[in-house]
Amino acid sequence: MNEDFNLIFKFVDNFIIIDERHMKSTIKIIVIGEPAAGKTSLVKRFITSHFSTDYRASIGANMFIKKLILDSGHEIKIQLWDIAGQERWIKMRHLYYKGTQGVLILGDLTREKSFTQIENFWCPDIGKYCTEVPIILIANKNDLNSNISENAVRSLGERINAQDVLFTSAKTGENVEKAFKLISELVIKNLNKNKTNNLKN
Ligand SMILES: Nc1nc2c(ncn2[C@@H]2O[C@H](COP(=O)(O)OP(=O)(O)OP(=O)(O)O)[C@@H](O)[C@H]2O)c(=O)[nH]1
Ligand SMILES: [Mg+2]
Repeated sequence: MNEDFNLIFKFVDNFIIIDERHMKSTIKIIVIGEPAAGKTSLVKRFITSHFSTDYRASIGANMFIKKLILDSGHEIKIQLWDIAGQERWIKMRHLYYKGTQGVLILGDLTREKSFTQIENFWCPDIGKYCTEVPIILIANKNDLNSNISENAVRSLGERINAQDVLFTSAKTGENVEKAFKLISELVIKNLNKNKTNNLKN
């Protein structure tokens, strides 16, 4: 297993045991989007460098912590919440949103509906529970053929105020590390901006 694989704990559903000592310098990123868009695969690729073709719908949420050195030199821990997309989790999903500092929102390039749902459901859903946090729009499964144009994805990114749009593949690893690093950089920038604003007031 990868040396910097830094899984401290994993939980399913509401059963959470948090070791506070590990949480101090941690930023919270959530990964959301339609069922089977590839959220778990993207996170798994990032954490373990592996990919599996099996689809096992996530239950509730999975949480991972990983150490990361950003291009800016910051060494941080990211707390990654891979949140189940299936409708049956709709009532409890917002529990996992609490304290979110950055969002990766996934569409599946082989299913147009997974992108329309981002605008119709996922963005309004996080808007209800998260204050303004950086969002990156992820167009996943870029290794497969797609009828969805790059322009359509980018214009969705503008409409939802995403700070960036990345085309990824959990299968090949394309842009996966970049996505997690970029959202972390944006979170740190946002935190620094808020700190400066608070000092001014
Ligand atoms: N070719 C290809 N297949 C992918 C990619 N990402 C995910 N998949 C496949 O898509 C299916 C669903 O992936 P998951 O990662 O389980 O999807 P999910 O978004 O976590 O789904 P839920 O847990 O139900 O919300 C699996 O069969 C994966 O192998 C990708 O980048 N390329
Ligand atoms: Mg999943």
